[in-house]
Amino acid sequence: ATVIRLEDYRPADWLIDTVDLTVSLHPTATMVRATLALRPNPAGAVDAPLALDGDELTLVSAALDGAPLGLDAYTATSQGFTLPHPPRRAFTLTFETLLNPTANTKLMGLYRSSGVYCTQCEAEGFRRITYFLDRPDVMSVYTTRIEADAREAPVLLGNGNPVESGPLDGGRHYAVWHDPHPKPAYLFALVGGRLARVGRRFTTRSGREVELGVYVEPGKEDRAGYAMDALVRSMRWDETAFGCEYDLDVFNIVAVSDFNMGAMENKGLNIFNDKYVLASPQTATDADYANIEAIIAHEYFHNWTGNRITCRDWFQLCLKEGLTVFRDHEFSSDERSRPVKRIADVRNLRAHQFAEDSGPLAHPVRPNAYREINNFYTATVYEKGSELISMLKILIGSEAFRAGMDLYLRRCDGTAATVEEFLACFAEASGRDLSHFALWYRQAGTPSLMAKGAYDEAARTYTLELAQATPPTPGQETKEPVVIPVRLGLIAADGEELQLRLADGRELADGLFVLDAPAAKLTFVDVPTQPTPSLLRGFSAPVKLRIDLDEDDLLRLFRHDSDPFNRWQAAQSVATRLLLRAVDAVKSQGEPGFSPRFAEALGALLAATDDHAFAAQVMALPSEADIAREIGQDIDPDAILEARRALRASVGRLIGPRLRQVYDGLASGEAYSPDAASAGRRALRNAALDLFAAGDPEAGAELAAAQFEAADNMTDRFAALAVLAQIPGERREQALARFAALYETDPLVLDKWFALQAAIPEPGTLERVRALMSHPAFSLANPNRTRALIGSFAMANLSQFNRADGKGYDLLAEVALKLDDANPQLAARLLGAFRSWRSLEPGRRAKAESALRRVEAKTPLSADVADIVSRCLA
Ligand code: BAL
Ligand code: ZN
Repeated sequence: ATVIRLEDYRPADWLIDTVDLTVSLHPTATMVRATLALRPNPAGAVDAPLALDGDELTLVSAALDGAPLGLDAYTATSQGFTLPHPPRRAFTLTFETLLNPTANTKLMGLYRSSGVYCTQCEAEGFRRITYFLDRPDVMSVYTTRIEADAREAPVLLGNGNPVESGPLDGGRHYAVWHDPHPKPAYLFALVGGRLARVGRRFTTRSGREVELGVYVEPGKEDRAGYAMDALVRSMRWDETAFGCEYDLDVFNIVAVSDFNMGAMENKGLNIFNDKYVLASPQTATDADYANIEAIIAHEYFHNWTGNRITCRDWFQLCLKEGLTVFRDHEFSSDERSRPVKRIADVRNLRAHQFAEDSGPLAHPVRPNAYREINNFYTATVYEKGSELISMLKILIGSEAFRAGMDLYLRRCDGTAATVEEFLACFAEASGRDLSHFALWYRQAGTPSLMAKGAYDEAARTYTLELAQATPPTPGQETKEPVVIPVRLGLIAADGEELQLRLADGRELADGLFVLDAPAAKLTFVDVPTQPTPSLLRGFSAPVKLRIDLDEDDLLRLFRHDSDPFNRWQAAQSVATRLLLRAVDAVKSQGEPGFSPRFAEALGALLAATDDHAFAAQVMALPSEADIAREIGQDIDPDAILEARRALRASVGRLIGPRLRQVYDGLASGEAYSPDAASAGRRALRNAALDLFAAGDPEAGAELAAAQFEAADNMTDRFAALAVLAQIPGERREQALARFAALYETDPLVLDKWFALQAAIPEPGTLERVRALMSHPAFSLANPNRTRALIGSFAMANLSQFNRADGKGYDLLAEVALKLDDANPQLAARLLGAFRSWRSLEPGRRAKAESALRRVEAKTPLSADVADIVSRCLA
């Protein structure tokens, strides 16, 4: 595939003002009639031919201004339609194309999911429905008439507002939808099927009455309530937090079971992976509820940041995604606990984005070239993109940030915008020059922030030296210093927060220092005692902090820091030190030994805290992947696994009685509620059980087995199963079998069961995964099943995916090759698991490379997979 470059952007030569569609649904022969009202773009080239995009299309007829086009007037293939000599005026083109939704296994364009017709058009799926200028800066007003068999598809939904509907001959019926808001083709959607509706009314703050609908598989209505509740809260929150009000008479969400992404923000008609809609206490965990809330909010928030203001081109993807992730993080922080949300988000950022940023798939938040845009829906664009917005808010302050957002929402409304236009609004609102800050969008790689402190007792000064460096990434050998907001504090031995007075008389407002040079030196005066620095509070920038604090310092921060994020970070840092030493010991055939102070500190926290969700985060020790990233090179996953097991066992033994006490003390007789406080209690209780079992597997398994049976909700039942899954033996197998029997008719619950087994860090897991691939409930045709089993094995099982014999890599390569033709997007996404292969020890590296080369050798190979594999191997 050719490389598309940002620098080559030029406006479309043609505009399409309106699109009138008639889609006559049929399982294997859907007829689409599309009339496009075209006119020359004043900003485009004169005398340009008209070249429309297509993908796997079958053209039945083409007409210009209603008159059939002669065969010599155009060229058409399945991949495009060209009029070499289009009229130099406004005209219409009408196409009839014939689609086979049942055969569409790529799940892009129009397809069927469990018999429901649905669409996915982002990024380039509309061209699989009709010929079009399928680019986000071509915005049109759509009117969609949908026809279908009334029994097969009693529900017919489109973008915008419903206009009319009625019966047709032959048992068919129709519905017409009109969306008054011009939009790019990627936001087009339609749905037809037998679906149940859960409805609610919402009145916007200016009094618009909106009919809300959540559509699910009939019989699952009782699982749609939480999604609806989250939608209503999102709509209200966006009015208050950003002044964004809804702008249509209806807002519909449809849950489908075969979906490549999490969900899609089509105008007025969000289509969701059912995993992010359906929830009941018996089938969904607290984490599922939190995800549903976040994703419902995310898609809804796109209505302004993404739909009303869309992207000029796909290089600007972060403009809508980073910003909307930021907005959904803010929403969840307001609805739940801000510090706990921050910790969870940073965990996620490090696990996915930092990993991506340090390997062959690293790219800037705004890439400047791509071969396959589907491969840029990444943690970097989304999560780091969100971090850039967080930093912007820190740098210019909340008020100027809100003023900048207001200006952006006003000025760019109805346009396809760029990152430059976005930043200009904040520069204007704050009076600040943001040109240096903008480098974050162009430069890939995670900067390291090196810090070194020295106390001068006689002078009562504390000197803090800061320096930054960003490692090379593909295509970017040399890096410039970026703007790093460093929130900081100094903490005395007794835990007191010290005043921040600089020698040059400057004040650090809100403890914020902005490092915008390669290095800086801060001298604090009137410092009465040796302080411990607390840096990067709230994780004020997406960087790797390198500071040599000893165990005393870290434990002091853990106990006393006024910043909850840094309290959590301090505990993680102590654990990381212990783990790194333990890995060395394991590698040199020694026994890992641990200072008991970390366990004691955890025990003390447990004795004192009433913030259960926070304590649960502290109890979750760094993951194997976290440790691998710290080590960075020549990674031996088996040594990491052993070291981590040893630390967990040691902590579990040392504070076992306290863990048991917490476990018993947090038992609840109350009915399940997914609210944050109740979820926090369950999280801590289950974290206590998990560590307790690590210290005493026999007693832990007994507790877990009892909890498994007694649980009245999925959170507790699954947490118990997860504990049992770590302890080999008959009891584990029995519990797994019992779980499968209990939920055999519930695919979303079985996904948890697949994922859990695929993540068991034991050599037998490879065979277990292979066996599960033949389980009747498993299917490579369903993305959720595939991600649950294969994705979990490749992404959440460091030691087994990276087996020394290379068989883990072989399995992934085999699955990717099988999926390459049917669903290349899914295949490419799974192969992202190879993103860190170069940091492994040489034996594994060689095995990983040969698996990648096997995939590379397939012909033909999809553009999606070819792109990922070639970048991994470059
Ligand atoms: N736009 C793709 C799905 C999402 O990020 O909302
Ligand atoms: Zn999004």
